[in-house]
Amino acid sequence: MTTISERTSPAERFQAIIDADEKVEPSDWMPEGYRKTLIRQIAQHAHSEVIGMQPEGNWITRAPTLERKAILIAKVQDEAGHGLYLYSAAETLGVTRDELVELLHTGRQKYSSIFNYPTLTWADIGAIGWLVDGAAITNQVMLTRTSYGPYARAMVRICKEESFHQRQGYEIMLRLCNGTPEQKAMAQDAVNRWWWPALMMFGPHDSESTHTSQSMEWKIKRISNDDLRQHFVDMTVPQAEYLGLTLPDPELRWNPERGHYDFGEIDWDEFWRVVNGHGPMNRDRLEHKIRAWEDGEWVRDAAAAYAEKQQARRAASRTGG
Ligand code: FAQ
Repeated sequence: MTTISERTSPAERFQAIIDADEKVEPSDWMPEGYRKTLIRQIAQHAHSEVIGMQPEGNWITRAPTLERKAILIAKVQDEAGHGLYLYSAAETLGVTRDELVELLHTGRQKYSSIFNYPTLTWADIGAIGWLVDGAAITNQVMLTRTSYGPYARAMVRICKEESFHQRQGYEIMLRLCNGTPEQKAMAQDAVNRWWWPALMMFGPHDSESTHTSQSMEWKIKRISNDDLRQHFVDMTVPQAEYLGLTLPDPELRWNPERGHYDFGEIDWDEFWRVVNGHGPMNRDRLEHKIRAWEDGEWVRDAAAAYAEKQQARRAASRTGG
């Protein structure tokens, strides 16, 4: 019996790793398309985490209590950390973080459509945690089993944190729903605005998805966009019922034959408008991101100069100089 490492052709070795459900590592040969797909997806994911700090960051100064403020700061910081793990995972594929940031800033790489909607009330912070982090975990648990090792390992830690985020969002909603009629109405209004954008996070229908079939063959994606979306709907409807909130979809109903909830059609014109840069907040989000990058230049320069100095000191102490 031959083992994977004894096979001669790099392409065969790659396929054998995929077939055996093992992980492809940075030093392994991989098809150029596999590498490019991963860079695209991981970078889009990293950019989403970083841009995703803005809608919630908007409420840090206005959180209703000190405790809520501390929790929100920690959550937003977690998203920055996720961005960092993901940029590091992408760098193992031979691209630099600076290159990826440049691609984002010049609009040549995307980030998730969901972060182009405004956060109008405190209830939006609950709705984001519950629905947006809920949708993110649904997608990302699958990615802990993705075929590329560094991406899969980054996702394990990210998922643990996202699941805490989801619970804190649900808890905000629960408090609002058990509060005054005005608070409950605020929670309902937030769900009315975030439900459809959350469903859009899973991407176009499988039949319209450019990358799904190849990505599933390579086991980058393990479950299709539509199947993940269905899973999210099935999981979330009972949670909404427990909160006493209505989901804004008149076609939403349990289908006993399918064993799933049926739901209405997403407004795909809106989805593509937002993906292509014309959502309510696209311009603000990118401008803010670029400004923060430019304002932070001196910090990056100082950190790089410090690292260089430390390295020189270590080298000097090794040579006794
Ligand atoms: N928004 O062929 P597919 C988070 C693009 S993290 C914008 O189906 P694919 C945490 C897609 O890129 C949220 N663009 O693509 C958090 C492609 O365009 P391209 C981000 C979208 O890659 C919570 C085209 O449409 N999560 O929320 C979207 O196979 C709270 C055709 O689509 C990830 O990135 C969209 N929604 O499947 C942070 C997870 N959907 O590149 C802060 C990793 C599709 O050819 C606060 N990514 N497009 O020009 C994935 O799993 C996949 O990339 C999908 C899309 C499922 C998003």
